[in-house]
Amino acid sequence: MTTNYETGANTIFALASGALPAGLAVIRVSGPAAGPALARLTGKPPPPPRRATLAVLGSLECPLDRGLVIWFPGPRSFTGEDVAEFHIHGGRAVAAAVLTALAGIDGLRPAAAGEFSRRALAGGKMDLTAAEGLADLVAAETEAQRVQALRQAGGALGLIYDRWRDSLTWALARLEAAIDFSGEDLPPDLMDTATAKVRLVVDEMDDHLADRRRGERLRDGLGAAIIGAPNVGKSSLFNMLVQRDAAIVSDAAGTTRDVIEAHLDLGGYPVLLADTAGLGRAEGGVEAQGMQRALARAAGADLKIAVFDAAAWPGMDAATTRIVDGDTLVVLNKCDLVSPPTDATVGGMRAVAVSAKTGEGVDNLLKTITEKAASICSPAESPALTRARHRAALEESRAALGRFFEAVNEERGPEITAEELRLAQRALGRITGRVDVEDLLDVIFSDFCIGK
Ligand SMILES: Nc1nc2c(ncn2[C@@H]2O[C@H](COP(=O)(O)OP(=O)(O)OP(=O)(O)O)[C@@H](O)[C@H]2O)c(=O)[nH]1
Ligand SMILES: [Mg+2]
Repeated sequence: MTTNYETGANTIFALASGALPAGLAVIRVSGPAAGPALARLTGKPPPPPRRATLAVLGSLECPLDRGLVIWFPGPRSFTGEDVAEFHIHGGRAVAAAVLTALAGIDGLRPAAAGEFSRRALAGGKMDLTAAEGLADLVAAETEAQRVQALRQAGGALGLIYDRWRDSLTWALARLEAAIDFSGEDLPPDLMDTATAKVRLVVDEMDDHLADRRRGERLRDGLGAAIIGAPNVGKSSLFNMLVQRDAAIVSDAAGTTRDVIEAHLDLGGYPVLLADTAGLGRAEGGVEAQGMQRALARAAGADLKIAVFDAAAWPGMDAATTRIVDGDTLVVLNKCDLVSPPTDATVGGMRAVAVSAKTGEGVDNLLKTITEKAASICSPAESPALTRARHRAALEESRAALGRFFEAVNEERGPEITAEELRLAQRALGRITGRVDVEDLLDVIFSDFCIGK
């Protein structure tokens, strides 16, 4: 727990609600002096636990505000410590006055970034994945992100890792018995039951890891890139999809040079849509740079939207056709001028006919992009890992379990096999913050935009 060594203050306070001014502001206090602080500011003993009570803050001669106070004696609080909440009017001066009054109380100091969540972790109120889920929930911009974050904040992801870790502990206990009591009358199937248990964990872990980065993609947002030859109407389509004139449109080929981006919420899925420069025969200079950027964006995209001029069908632009693959939506634009056959395909992919000029077919295209986004990152039945940190630790754990089975097969003895299990177990513990995380916590919690 962080203490302010200059003042010895170990009770923290901060504005827990959003930007001011607002209708309401919530100030949260956590630590041993939360009760005394509540009493000081209201001039009364703390009200009954967990009951919103109207109070005048400050003194009768010099009131700061009138609002609701809630008293959460530990351990039944967000952090597990004594917590007081002040629900006050959300004016800047009101919040500043209450925060200044709190700063003047002995034992209190402003909280550092993420410190409330960090204390909740230390107090055993949540594991690290749940704390991350809470930060994601606050940052969630779309419905599917909210669903995923809420599940993780509720501890669903941490529960999986804890269960695997418990299974490994169970297997480890058997191996340790084999080490401690070798030569004695141990059950003959001791090793077999241990390895069978580990095998179950490995199977589940492999399924969990083979998720095509579903959870990470949903958390970060899906990257979609519009690509195609110059003048096919990429920027017109981009503007139509984002519903504003974000990109310049002109009849001169090579209008777009740079990558232009916009965030979209498509049916609850977060999409970062990019308009790019036309893929043509650039001689060099700015146009060639634009093309390189377009190709790089297409290569890194989760979803490519390849746009062709319907008038050219079936003789499609070769540079764009080369990029078409299973993650590409093929679009035939300018269908107000010509009507391509309804079963037209390019590069083996069925084409969607649209007109970025009249809007015809755009709803259908949006529906297709949404379906594709859902297939890439919709929250699955079982919770998915959401951060590179989770993946790295899981892969480390999985590698140790691979070595465990090698050691078992080669009969290298219980000491070596047990050591691999311990490594696997440790890596799992790091994800949930059960072990080895002190050095990581500053980095993780400094990102948190809640519970400052
Ligand atoms: N008739 C018709 N014209 C279109 C349609 N979409 C775009 N255009 C016209 O085609 C021309 C090129 O449009 P842009 O959206 O700038 O094309 P682009 O692919 O972004 O072009 P570059 O940025 O130069 O690669 C403009 O004159 C548009 O008005 C369409 O669906 N129908
Ligand atoms: Mg353009």
